[in-house]
Amino acid sequence: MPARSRLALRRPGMVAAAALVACAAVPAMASAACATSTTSTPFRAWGDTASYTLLTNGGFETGTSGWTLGGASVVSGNEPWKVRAAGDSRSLRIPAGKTVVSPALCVDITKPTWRFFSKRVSGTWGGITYAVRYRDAAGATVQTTLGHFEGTSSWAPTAVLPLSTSLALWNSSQSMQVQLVFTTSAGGGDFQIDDVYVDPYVRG
Ligand SMILES: [Ca+2]
Repeated sequence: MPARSRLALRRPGMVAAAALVACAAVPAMASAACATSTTSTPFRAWGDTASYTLLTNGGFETGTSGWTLGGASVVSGNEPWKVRAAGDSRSLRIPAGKTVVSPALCVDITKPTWRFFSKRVSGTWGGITYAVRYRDAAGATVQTTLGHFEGTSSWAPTAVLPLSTSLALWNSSQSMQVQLVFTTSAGGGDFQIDDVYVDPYVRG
């Protein structure tokens, strides 16, 4: 069932309201809702049965096109559960105090959350501050910090992280192009990250 159909079934009131708003006015930053994309359930083993879409090159297996690496590099060693594919063997190593920016992705209210895997690979402390970057209605680049977590020295999935709930999106006809920003603690350890997934479905 397409994502739009699910949304209509789960939020009939919201869709009706959205249709009215779409006829009246749409903010300059918004455009049509995002296209549907291939999904899987990579976090099922952790009790999260939501469907997710892999970010472009989010497994770091076939290059990093679209990513701004800022000193990071692809290294051997995958997250151990290999949720994307059994043959995966690479991840992205981010030195301490560096910032990595993802390719742009389309976000609408059906993409409320995201998750990825991380591991601290040096030092004794440090975390990842995660943010979202986009252009506002005036064309200025805006970056909003969404949160921070302290890493561990073994691979682990992140918590379910907010995404569209942090943006000015309130009806199903709106979408934005955003980039995810990862910054490691200055003076802390280096990190590896892998398998960056976005959840394209609204959950009730
Ligand atoms: Ca990988």
